Amino acid sequence: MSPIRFTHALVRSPSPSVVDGLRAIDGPDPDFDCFVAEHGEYCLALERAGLAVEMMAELPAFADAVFVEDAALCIGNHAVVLRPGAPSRAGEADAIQLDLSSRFRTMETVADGCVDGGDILVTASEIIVGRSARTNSAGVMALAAAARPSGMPLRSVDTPVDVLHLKTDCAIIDEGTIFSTRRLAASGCFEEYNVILCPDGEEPAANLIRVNDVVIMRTGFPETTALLESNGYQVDLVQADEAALVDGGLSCMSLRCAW
Ligand code: CIR
Repeated sequence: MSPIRFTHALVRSPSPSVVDGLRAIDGPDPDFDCFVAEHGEYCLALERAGLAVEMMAELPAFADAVFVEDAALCIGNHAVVLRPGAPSRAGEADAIQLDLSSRFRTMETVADGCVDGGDILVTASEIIVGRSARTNSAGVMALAAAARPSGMPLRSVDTPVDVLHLKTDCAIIDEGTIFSTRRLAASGCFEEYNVILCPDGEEPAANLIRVNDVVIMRTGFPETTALLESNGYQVDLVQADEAALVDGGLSCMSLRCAW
């Protein structure tokens, strides 16, 4: 199964409650209209990369529901409903189950602990799960069981302390290459892969997504853009400053699927 080739993306419209989204450090609220505009640009970038974008209904009761990646994992025709680790996000799992059940051939549910999709990196050969403040050992074990129909082995690592999710700091950018911050790669968790290090000082750029022939990354990180282009990657830039105000990045606003 290729970790970079997709046909569809599932996204969720932001609802006005997104201005109350969780954030690790107190800061300004996002502007709702700007958030909607940036989300629209993000969807267009996914379409430019060749995906059919399917919009799931907004969930006004859940401020962070636009970050759909944290509630589910999709591998080919198998979906896993996760157990988001933030108490205010737990109910997103039931909601997304309805969206997924009609779209995937098989579906399992993580039955114990907690695990956020932001802590799950799927490569060509394995599922790497980062234990974090949102993903615990019980969740990792339950995920291993729920992901078994995908046929992919699962390995757990540690998300760096004070980093929200594993994929806050890394992304798969081709079949055997991971783009990673220095602090995460230093743990040795990517020894089996080629690693391209994110330029120091541009760590927020590490949460990028490879979608078919394109790397989609945030505007505002020129060294990262130049580095990727010099390595032969085609880069598409998207502004995601409003999502960043509530600790969101590019990976978390869609579920990329290959059907
Ligand atoms: C949260 O703290 O849960 C949201 N405000 C941001 C979630 C971002 N998710 C992700 O990077 N996978």
